[in-house]
Amino acid sequence: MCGIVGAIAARPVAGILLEGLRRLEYRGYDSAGMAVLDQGQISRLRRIGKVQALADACEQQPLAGHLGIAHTRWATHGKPSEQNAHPHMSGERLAVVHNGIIENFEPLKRDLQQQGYTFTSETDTEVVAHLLDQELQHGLTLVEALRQTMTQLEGAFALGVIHADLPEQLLTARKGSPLVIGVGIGENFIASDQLALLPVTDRFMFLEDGDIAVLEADQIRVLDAQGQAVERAVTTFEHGQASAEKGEFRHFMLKEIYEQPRVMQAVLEGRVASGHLLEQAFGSEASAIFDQVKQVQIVACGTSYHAGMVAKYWIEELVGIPCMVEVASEFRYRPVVLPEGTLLLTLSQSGETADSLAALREVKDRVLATLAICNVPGSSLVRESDISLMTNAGPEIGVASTKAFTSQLVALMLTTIALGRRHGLGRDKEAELIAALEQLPVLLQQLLALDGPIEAMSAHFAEKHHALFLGRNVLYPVAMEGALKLKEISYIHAEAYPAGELKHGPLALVDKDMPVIAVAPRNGMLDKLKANLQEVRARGGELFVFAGCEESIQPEEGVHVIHLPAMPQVLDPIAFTLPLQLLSYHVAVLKGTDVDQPRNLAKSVTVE
Ligand code: HGA
Repeated sequence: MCGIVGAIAARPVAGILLEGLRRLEYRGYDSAGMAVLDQGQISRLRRIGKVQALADACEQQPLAGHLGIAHTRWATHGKPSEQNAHPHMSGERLAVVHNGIIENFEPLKRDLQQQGYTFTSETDTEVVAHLLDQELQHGLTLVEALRQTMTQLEGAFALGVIHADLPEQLLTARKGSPLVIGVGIGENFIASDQLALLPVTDRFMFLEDGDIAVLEADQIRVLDAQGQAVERAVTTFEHGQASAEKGEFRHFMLKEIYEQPRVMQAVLEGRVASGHLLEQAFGSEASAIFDQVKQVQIVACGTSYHAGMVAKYWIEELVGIPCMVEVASEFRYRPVVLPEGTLLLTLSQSGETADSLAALREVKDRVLATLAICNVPGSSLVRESDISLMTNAGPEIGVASTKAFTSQLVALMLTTIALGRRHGLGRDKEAELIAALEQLPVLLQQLLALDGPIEAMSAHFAEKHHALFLGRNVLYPVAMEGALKLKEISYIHAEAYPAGELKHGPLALVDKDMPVIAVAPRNGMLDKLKANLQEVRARGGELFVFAGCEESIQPEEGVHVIHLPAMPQVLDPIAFTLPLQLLSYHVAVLKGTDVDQPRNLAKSVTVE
């Protein structure tokens, strides 16, 4: 997704802006631009393609000036082109950069056109520039105009604004999209994330939703959503927090497990607003594609395959259309039947997984459209798919995937909602699902508090050679993911079964040396699952149960229970994953394996 950088300083800012944009390149983008105020005039440069193309243009036509805004764009409204690249201007004296989606831009645009505003781009963003100008014409100050404009905007946005008459001010505002203020000495900055500004400051101020900030070189004023002056705390960036460093954590895997509350926020940011999905976040062609989808074919490998299996339960239950899931290495080599109206959905952390890419290339001409859910913008899978949704989980270093999986699940629920809208999923249900997703950061934080009891539980596994994971319904793929984690990093042989299958074979394996791990949320399958667990106890098997409900399952001899906090049922697959990640992690640490780089495995499987 795109990025914003802005600066007000005593020194020229163009170099700072370019460096900031380079540091945001990892987010993916299709064009870049900047506007700098120099001697009372705003000069703007925009280029399609890489930030380097913009830097080259700056060499040819240097932009001096102490106030500027810059942007990398990932198109949601209007194709990638120089005309559509940001900043957007109203007249010659006002420039705006925008991250996000203005959902009601069409009626706003019609009104503005009727009042004589000419649009030079296809973007939703340009309405913001003209609305600001309109308010200025009504005699408001720029801050008042920004406040007034925000009341008219629906959707999610982060904005940077400059005006030629205000050479001392950089304005910014956010609602639902990320934006941070960098606090310098005699200079101040804005950016979509802290990494963009680390060359110029390590002190940051985070804005709340609905805030407006006025940055001058030596002061920052913040107004909250009600227009009241407020103080927002300034925090110092700890370099240990940088994604590519372990910081206080012993392993990347543990750090990445602990990052999940924040990642849940990142995957939702800019994708939901006021209880509904902003489906343009999938790309400008997404709505037209979703309208025509009759079934979904998911193709993925490893952990991503398990995420796909969860999505099958969601799509068939909440959308009511068929959803098939298959591992890419099988799918690519067989004559698959793809009925008319099939959306091919590929899932991959890296976007370079060879089998998934080959599967995509094999069938892309035979499906309605292709959607990639991926953590790496600009990866092959994303480039070669019609539409995409980034999981925004940040770099994942541990080979065993953790935060990439849970963020894929959130992205898949957003996909389910987009499809569900066309198949009778009402607005109330959509609002309920989104309200549930918004609880994830807090819920996962609570789940991390179970780390101690889970570490204690892990001691039971260190001497074992096998383990059986059980789940039912949408928790069956979670059990599979739990088993995969355990085998990947602790080298304990682990299998997962839908609990109802136990009596059809695997029960023969159960004895005191075969620990059985069960995920038992409070859902309609709980009583059936409990009956299956009795089958295990009756054969002397030791049970380790992650239970969603205090009353339902109690510890007793041979039955170890960890209770999870209450949560909306739709979150079960995401929430129950985290304790299983911690269990595998602690077992592996006890066994002394190489947790982050388990033997024989690679992070990004770019070979067949
Ligand atoms: N909707 C705007 C900004 C897009 C964006 O935030 N991309 O990540 C546009 O299409 O230009």
